[in-house]
Amino acid sequence: MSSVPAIKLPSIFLLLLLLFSIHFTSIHSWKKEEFRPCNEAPFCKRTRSRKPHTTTFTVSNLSALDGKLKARLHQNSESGSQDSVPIRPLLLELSVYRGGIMRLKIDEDYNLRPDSLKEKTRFQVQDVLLQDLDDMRVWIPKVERSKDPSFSTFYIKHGFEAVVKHNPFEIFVRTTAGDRVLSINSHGLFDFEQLREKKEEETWEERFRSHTDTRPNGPQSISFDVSFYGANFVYGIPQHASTSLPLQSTIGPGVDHSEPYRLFNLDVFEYLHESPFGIYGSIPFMVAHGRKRSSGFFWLNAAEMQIDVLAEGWDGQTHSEEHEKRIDTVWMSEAGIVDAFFFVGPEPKEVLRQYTSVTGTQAMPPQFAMGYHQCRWNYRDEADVYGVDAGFDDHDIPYDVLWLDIEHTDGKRYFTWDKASFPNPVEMQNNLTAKGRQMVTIVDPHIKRDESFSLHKEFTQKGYYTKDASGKDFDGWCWPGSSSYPDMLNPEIREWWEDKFSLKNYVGSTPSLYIWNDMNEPSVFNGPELTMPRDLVHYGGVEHREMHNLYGFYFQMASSNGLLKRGDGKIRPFVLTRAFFAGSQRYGAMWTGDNTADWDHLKASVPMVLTIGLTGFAFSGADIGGFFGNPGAELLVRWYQLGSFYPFFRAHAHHDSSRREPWLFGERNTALIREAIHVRYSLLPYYYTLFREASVNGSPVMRPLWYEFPSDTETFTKSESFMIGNSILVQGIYIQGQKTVSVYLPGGQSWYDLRSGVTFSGGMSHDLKVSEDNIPSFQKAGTIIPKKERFRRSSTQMVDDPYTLVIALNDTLCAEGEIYIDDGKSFEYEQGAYIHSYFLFSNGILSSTNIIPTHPSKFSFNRLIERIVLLGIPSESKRILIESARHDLDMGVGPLTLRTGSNPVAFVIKKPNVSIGDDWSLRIL
Ligand code: NBV
Repeated sequence: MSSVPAIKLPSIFLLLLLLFSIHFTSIHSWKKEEFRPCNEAPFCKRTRSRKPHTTTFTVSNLSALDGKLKARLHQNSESGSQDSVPIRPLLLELSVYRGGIMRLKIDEDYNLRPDSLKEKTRFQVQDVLLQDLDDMRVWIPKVERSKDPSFSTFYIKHGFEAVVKHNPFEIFVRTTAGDRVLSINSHGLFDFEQLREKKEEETWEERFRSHTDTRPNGPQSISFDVSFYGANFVYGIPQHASTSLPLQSTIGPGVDHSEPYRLFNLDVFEYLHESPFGIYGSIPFMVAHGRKRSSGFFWLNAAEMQIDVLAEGWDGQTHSEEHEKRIDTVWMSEAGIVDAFFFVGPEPKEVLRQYTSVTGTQAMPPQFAMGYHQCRWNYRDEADVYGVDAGFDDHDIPYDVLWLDIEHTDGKRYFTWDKASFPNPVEMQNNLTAKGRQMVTIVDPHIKRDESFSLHKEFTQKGYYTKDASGKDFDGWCWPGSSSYPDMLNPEIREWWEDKFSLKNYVGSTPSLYIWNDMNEPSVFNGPELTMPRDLVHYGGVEHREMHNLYGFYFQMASSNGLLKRGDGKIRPFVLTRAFFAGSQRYGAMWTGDNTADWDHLKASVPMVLTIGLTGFAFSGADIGGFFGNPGAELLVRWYQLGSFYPFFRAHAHHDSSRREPWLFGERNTALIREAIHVRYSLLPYYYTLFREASVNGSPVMRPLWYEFPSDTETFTKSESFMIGNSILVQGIYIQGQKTVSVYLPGGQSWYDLRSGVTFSGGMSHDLKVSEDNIPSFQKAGTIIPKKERFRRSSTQMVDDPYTLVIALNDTLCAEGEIYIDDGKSFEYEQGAYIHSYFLFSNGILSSTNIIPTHPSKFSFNRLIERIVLLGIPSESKRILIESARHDLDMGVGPLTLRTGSNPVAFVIKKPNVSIGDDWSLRIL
């Protein structure tokens, strides 16, 4: 008997523990029921249940007008399901842009609408496409009719053909050799709900949980199928959390109950690391890739979108042969119009160039923003700020930016300071600036409804808030309590908001203060799915449902333009955003929001950042360490080792988590974190060059392997390793205590370990021992990487430091690389004030040539190269000669170089006495 309590006690304890953990997870984990799944969204449910070719259309009145192809789209009278409302003829417009781009627009013909409906136009996204896009348009003089009467073909000189099939309506793009690339409506799933009068017995209201959407304009959804030919996989359409880079099939044979990929900007508390539900941002752009080609499809539409990837065999066909490879997708949106772009590739780089020539490229960030950022919710007060800042110096760790979260404000009134904690903000910022460092403060879109808050008073008086369905200022719940939200769709309001960032208006700010936009989905704690009700009304009578995914885009745009104005248009802004849309890349950086301090989130961060990069947004990263929870030291170190390669490199933490500045985990871990941060700082010249590339042609900084090795099928599914530019491959470590890792090194050339210089063959996997010191990373043979190897307090203090060139020779003892340098802060580079040099090592000669001749008057920059590291010199090379082609250099001739003792595979040439930015050549071998 006496043993009973002894047995019972631990089991009660276990039970309590279990109850506690259930309670804990139910409070703190993702709440599925808060978000509307497809089968509760009538437009999505309806589209998913439609059979192909139920409603068919015929194209008529096709002609070339204003250099575009215009036509009408008629629903075939015998088609359509019993309950569907017949569709009035639609207007179709096809245009072509230089460099492999086709655009298709389909909208209602407003002349055919009943008078009662003439006023409400469907929302057409503005401000996302580049303003001068029309300059790229190719004039279509006439429509060429094919012999087949059901086809109208027009031929474009720019490398592809667009074919419009009359009946049933289908459009495809093919190569001039006749291979299909992309098509729309090949499976007859096109549907277009037009605005119509409400029938008496009808109710248009929709309910979700306790919320009612009045839907005053009724159903207005659009859907269609898009096929990608020659594609093994599709990628893109962020933002979703996943550990897989390729998108997964969401419906069809073998798929068990999956949601479509949802694009709907939401503040999702504790998002899962694996889910097709939409999170903070949306980019409706998909990239397809196969061995022979890449292509892309972009639907410019800002309403809720759902996208199905159909599993092979969904239509009873299999595509086993390489040439038959095809991926079918279905796109559905709750509102808007069809304004879609087809990008014909064929190289991945071409697809990105095409997409970013339409939506813009990554804004060139200021140099400091590529350094390391230290953030926490919250650094409590000035003493805390000074303490953290000094901690970096005490531990010899460079960093560039210190961040202040919402608690720095006076009661969550943005643009203000909590006077007790931050009495001297200007002095505080100036003290950071003295060490070459900057500060970022948070500005969210919810405005505290407080009569004594001047910003709220102004908003109210001017009528600048978003309105509810009854025309009153919408009143929602967010951090400050009762809040209202600026109507960011209105250009006048944006302009007015921009002025709030001036040094005069933002009291306590200095020119070294930059901005963080959070909660701009927008997040509304008491709104449906934690966001704005869809029936709110914006500028021009636009319903919130029509523009929802654009709200964050406009908010960041206004902040970025505000900083631009503050610096008289001369200083590059830096604004980090959580919500985003296509085109947001023009306004700053993004991060992947509130991740969790666990290994799965570390792993998911790679495909998430890669996906964002593939959709034009090169400047992105995930919170290092994980926002929620407490990472153990090993996870934190691994996260720094991986995160130091993210384009945006910031550590951040929730206020409930323990402090985790880099020096709080013991000496050994501090050293490892320092080393990871040093890796990033040493590579800053390379990163800067890559950001320049992104800002010119849209290539991401962090790239999938297949982006660099498009015909290597092995790379297509790699989600755990990635390339930085074309030269560095990185493999993350995502398992605690991992001892070995298999790393696939693509291509026909070899790779050099980034630290030891040891060579590995390409085109195969290697089983490598995992070290705690670093994660596997390699330089591709045939490349030259510019670096800086002296560590300072911040990147701005490294400007005058000399450079190192690391030359990784290939089998033919050749290598090439580039460096781009400008002043790191202004727009003078647009006037030619920069250096862009090309390095070539060939036939034993290393040369540096300016790609575009420099303008010494515009940008004079002369910094020495202090070291040249040569990897892959054949061991029989006994002598290394160095001769300079520059007469003014007295290099002498002779064996100036020694093998370095510590690294038997690298030759180091010290003080070669040549400068970055000059044209020179050195005979080395
Ligand atoms: O402003 C507080 C946090 C911020 O630290 C985080 O980075 C954002 O993603 N913010 C979300 C609101 C609270 C989240 C629980």
